[in-house]
Amino acid sequence: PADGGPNRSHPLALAPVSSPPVSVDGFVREFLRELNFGQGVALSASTVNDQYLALARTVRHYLMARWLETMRRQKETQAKGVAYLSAEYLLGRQLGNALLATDLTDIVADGLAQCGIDIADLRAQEVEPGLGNGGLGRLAACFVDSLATMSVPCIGYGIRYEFGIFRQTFVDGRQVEQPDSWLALGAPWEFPHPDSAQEVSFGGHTETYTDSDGAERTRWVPAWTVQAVPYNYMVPGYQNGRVNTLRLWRSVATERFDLRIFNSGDYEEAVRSQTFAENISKVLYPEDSTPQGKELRLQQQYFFVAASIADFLEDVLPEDFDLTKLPERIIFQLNDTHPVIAVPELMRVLVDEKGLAWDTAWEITKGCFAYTCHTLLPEALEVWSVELLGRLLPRHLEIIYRINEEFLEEVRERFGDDELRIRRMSIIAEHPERSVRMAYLATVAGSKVNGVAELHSQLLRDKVLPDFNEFYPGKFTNVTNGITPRRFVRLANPGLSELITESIGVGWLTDLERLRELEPFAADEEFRARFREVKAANKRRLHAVLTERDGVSVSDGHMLDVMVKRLHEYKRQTLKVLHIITQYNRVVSGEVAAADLTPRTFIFGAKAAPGYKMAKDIIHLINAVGSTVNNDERLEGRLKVIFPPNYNVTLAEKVIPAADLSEQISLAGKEASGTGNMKFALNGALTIGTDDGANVEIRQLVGDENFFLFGMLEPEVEALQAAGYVPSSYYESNPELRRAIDAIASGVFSGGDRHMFDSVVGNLLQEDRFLALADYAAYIEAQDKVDAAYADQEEWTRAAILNVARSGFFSSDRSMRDYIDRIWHTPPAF
Ligand code: GL2
Repeated sequence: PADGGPNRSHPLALAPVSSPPVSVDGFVREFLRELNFGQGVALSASTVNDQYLALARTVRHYLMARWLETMRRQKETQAKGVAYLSAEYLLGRQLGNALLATDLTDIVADGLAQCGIDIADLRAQEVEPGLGNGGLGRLAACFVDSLATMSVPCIGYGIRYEFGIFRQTFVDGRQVEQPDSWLALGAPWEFPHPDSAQEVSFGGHTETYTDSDGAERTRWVPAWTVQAVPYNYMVPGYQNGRVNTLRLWRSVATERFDLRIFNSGDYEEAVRSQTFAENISKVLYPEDSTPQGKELRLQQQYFFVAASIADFLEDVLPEDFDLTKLPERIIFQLNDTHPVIAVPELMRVLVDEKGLAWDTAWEITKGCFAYTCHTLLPEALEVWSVELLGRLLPRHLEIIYRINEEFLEEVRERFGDDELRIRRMSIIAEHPERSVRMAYLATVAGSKVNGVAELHSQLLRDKVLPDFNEFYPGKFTNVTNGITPRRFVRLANPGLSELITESIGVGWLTDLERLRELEPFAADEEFRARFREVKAANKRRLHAVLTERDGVSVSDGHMLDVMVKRLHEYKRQTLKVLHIITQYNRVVSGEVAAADLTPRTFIFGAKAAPGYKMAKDIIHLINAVGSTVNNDERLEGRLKVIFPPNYNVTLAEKVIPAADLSEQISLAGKEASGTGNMKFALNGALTIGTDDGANVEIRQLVGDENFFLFGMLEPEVEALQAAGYVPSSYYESNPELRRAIDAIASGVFSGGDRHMFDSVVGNLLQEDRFLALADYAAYIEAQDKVDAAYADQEEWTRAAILNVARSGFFSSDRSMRDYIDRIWHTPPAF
């Protein structure tokens, strides 16, 4: 064309993009082309990384036509969809999932073999994008997988952190953090679109003015601006031809550097604004379940939601869209409080930029948001000081004040001048400093508020937000979490998947309740033997992984007892340590012959937030107990403790399928849901657990006889705390507990150093906020039952099979159906 723009009349521009041929030869041709022309190397000269990058790009080709077609159809139909707003996506490796989605695994393995390449080596080359901390971030990744698989329109919005969750190493048993340079060797799964960048502003002040119609209006005059550059990722559905989009934002400076200053020789000053702007998406906050009240974190939150809302309104919606219809077109799901600043942002855009009346804008906003709460810990509910929020986002603070004023007016209308109630419900807290309660803001604005397991949702209504539950009947609901069976069963556990398919046919991967059909097989001796063989093979695979990775071995014939999750006091890793020490003491004291112990390998995986001192001390203790136990010949190798560093999604996929026993031992009323618990049950581990989070539902489904329940119930916890909990009284009255704690305090695990673990011991005896000592006796009793049960391998296997057969409920596909029915009302779009 004369203007030099794209020539849309060329025949190729009109033809649908086609996929490469689905054949070994077709694949090899495409792969070599990528290697030669994309990567710029000959096969004979290529490194493993070259080959991995070329492979990833080749697999992308097979998804591309579906992706473009999904986008085209969505643009055409404008079907209602979900915009999932999440500061975290813990994606895990992409290659295996893309191969599974396209059903190319075998073709690619054959084709690579023809090139003399082992696909396993290329799989191992991928560095997972660790853009999340733990369960909350992994949940977001499972949800987008399920929505794509169910053909529901969804766009995931988040942050493309340059550095994800830190890489954990141990030095003398203590955690040392290393930066996670996940982008260093290339990022073949992302598509940057710098030309579609959005501007995001901060600071400054607001002013009022009279518009051309004579109306009083407000505008924000910001002080500084950064660019948000979108990076798109494919989210392929499982073999259904749909590919949704995950759009992660990267911050860059509006002016990259000042050449005048650069020429004057002040290089640092010349790039100052760039460094400053790029800090916003530089690194993921490694906090789990506790907010870190840092200015940069609020910047991150606003940065990604402002970019996302602008992107949706300006680029996704058609130009002439009637904004009053917005709730019929989109639901913004708030993944915890991190994205809640999106509420005043949408109000600002609608009122200040689009010129809508306040009341109209508020009606729209209320219809466009829903909020998921993921915690019960009061310290984990985010609060921003008015000082900070007003400095960074002055217009948003004004909007929040007005929302609050009108909300409290409604409360007054209903309840009269009940000042205590007003103070309790105000979005603005006055103490200890004036601040904004983000969970309250989300609750007032959200069309629905949900917890993440039955017990959690009930406690949310009764304990955390009772006034709001009373004020808004019907607003609160539950959606129990789930996990994607594609990644956590099919990819992670091919042996079990094959056995299941052979027994009940295909179909279970997208309809997980069909696992019920496995129930009769629990009574089948031959099936049980095969099930055990799968578990044994998974243990051998884990052994190979850990030997190569960390130089440690998984002992043959041991029960694999696994506790993998973030290190947090409420999760009670110390209780697990006390059990190990108890077993150890029983042998070294001569009470139990080593030969009579059930051989067990204990596996821990846990990162501690870098600033969480107690969590780091507990890691140190676990490693110290491990090295003592592992080297004490009196145990005759019957107990072993392994703590591989840097637990992540990739390692989880190897550990979970090998586990016999799943440790879910948080204090009742503290773990909102848990999702690891579901992964273990679905992979045939039995759970030892408290009545907490989704454990409750797991136990109800698999049956009491197939679950080792122990510990206080939530109301008992509350009663004990109200009565005044004295941890030392448990220490005094239980000799086995006393002996375990004394062993730590007397230096058994610290080469005689009596003070190395003072902080842990002191905390247990004096405070023990999460009642580990109160639950100790019940835990040990339950663990003794586990040992006895494991002795009968036939019965154990029966119970393990029933765990698999009855856990189909925990598919994230079911979670998505619940969100769709109860909150989103977004049918599949095909
Ligand atoms: C969490 C909860 O602690 C956890 O119990 C829950 O399973 C997940 C997902 O809902 O959310 N909340 C939270 O802040 N983190 C979690 O993992 N980090």
